[in-house]
Amino acid sequence: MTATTDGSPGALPPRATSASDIRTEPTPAAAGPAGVRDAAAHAMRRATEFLLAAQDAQGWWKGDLETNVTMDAEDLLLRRFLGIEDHGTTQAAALFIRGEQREDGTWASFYGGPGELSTTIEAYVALRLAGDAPEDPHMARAAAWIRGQGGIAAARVFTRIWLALFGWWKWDDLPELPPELIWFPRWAPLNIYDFGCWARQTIVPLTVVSAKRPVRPAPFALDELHTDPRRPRPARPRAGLASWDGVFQRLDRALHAYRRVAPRRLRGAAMNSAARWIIERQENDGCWGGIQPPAVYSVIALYLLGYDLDHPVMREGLASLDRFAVWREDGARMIEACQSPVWDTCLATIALADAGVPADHPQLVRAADWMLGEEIVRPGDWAVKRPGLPPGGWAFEFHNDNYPDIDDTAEVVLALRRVEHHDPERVEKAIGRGVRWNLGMQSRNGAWGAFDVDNTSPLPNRLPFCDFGEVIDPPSADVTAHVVEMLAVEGLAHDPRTRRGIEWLLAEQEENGSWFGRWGVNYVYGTGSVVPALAAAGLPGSHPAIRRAVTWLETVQNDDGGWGEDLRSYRDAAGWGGRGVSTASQTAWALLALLAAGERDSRAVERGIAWLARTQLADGSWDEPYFTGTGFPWDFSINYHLYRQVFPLTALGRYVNGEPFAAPRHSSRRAH
Ligand code: R04
Repeated sequence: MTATTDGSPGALPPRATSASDIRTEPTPAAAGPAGVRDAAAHAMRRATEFLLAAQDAQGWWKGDLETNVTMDAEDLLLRRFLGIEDHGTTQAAALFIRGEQREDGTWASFYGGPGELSTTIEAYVALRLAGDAPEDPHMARAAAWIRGQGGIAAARVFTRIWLALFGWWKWDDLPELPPELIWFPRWAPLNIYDFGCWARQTIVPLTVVSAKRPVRPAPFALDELHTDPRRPRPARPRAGLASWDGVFQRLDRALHAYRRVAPRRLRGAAMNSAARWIIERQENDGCWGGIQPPAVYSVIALYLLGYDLDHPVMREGLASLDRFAVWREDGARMIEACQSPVWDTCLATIALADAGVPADHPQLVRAADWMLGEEIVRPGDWAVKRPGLPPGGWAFEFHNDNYPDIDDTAEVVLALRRVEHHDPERVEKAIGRGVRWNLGMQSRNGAWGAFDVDNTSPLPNRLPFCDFGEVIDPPSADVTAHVVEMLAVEGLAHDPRTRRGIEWLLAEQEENGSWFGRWGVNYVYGTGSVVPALAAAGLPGSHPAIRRAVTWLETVQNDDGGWGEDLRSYRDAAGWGGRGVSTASQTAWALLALLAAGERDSRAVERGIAWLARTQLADGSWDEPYFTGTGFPWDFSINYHLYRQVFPLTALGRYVNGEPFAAPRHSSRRAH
């Protein structure tokens, strides 16, 4: 998009032509409410053009989903393990990995974050596979830093599993997770349905891999990554007998002992059950769960169980892995952990509608058509807890029929409501099924998790094996807010199920007036999700909970008028909650809350809107190097490349055009 479609600019702030041209001091021409309103309208039009131009011909939007280089490193390790690496792919991945290294030799798990040991080890090993020499300055710097952090012995379990596959670590020095787990009945502690769906899909294949303990010949030694290569595994401190850690340490020792006596036939049968479970869950594009890690581990597990690379399951699995690759202009190849077309499409549809794009605009209709085609009409793993519930949700990805999620379903329904489709009956039926499915997925406490009902067992996170991040899916404020907002828009604000969600949200508010953000960073995301939901449900802006949220947002607003929140807030809420460099998406989230709270004419909103208008680039987009999406709080972070566009556009649209559902649109209550 260029600035030629902008119309007459009048007294508008000068346009930034590149990131370095962005002005950070207030723009005089935009000062005062009238100037800001003009600037907002102008920015909104340019952002609209940019977003409209970014739609795929099929009707969807998809921004890159950027995470960290463990994705790329593990992809290379997998190829090496299977003997299918090729020079071009390896070098393109290495180019990307090298480009992500920082001055101090480390790799982080998010932009601007601290060096992360496991990420740095995996990146280093991948570069060695690609031919980089330990003497190269960038490699020597990395290795020295790794040793200073305790070396391989201090890395997470998954990293050491990858190294064990090549004999760089001993299998016996890893926690056990037996394949017999697949047989644990639903009522047993630690059965696979006690894990969040992402952990379940990752762990089931890994039980097979760690039972098989395969070792490929190491192509080189890795002594430089041990603090003392002669003693690779220093003794670990023993946890107290009575503590949870002590209990799980003893459980792990018992499992190591069990491994030596486990009947071979029983083991074999358990692994076959795991294989069947995995194969039943392969998606029709060959992947697993739409996310990269389960696909990688499933391919290895099945290979170890005797599936040849030309078996259809394997061929399609390997082909699906290639689709996680994004090729950049410089020839670098980045692996996405996941692809976000459904999520990006519903958010883009909402943003464009907020910006005043007509509800029957062909591009919105195409988006609605595409979303309608993505509805999942068969049961998935969620049905283990809700066997009688009819299907009718949406997943986040192109292919993930087994795991529709509550968040996407709520937002897709909100998006479909904003489009005037030529087949309203079809839309109405799809919405009805989505609403019913979400209502059926409410947890016992009245709130909603992302993928499952009552997925709250504390035990999975205690397993020594599970040190890679969150492994359960308890209800969260952000998902619950999206559902409440959707139910309110559907005329169900007074339904007792919605009321329980609202009560839960009110009880969940932090002392300082904010809400925790499970799937976005962090309190700004939580608060930016909850306040619009409470407002949609009819709570007045004067409600004490909303007042406290407004006050909190005002106190954390940056001097430049924007909002930002560093990922360190997940570790240190007191120090970093609501604090960080201003970003487009986080500024937009704060504005969505303030606008919903009735603060449109406040100074805080004016300054936030001015920040958005001032930092917009010449092409109508925004720059956002900071990661504002959350996979697992602190442990796995996401930069959604479309967040910088859709959320600012929604905020600008609501500032210019008012709240989308300010006047009751639906006179009659629908029955669900
Ligand atoms: C933003 C809300 C929508 N929805 C959450 C979807 C997030 C999409 O991105 C990811 C999801 C993932 N899951 N599991 C992993 C993952 C990565 C994503 C995952 C990551 C590392 C390992 C295993 C799994 F980028 Br190891 C669900 C609510």
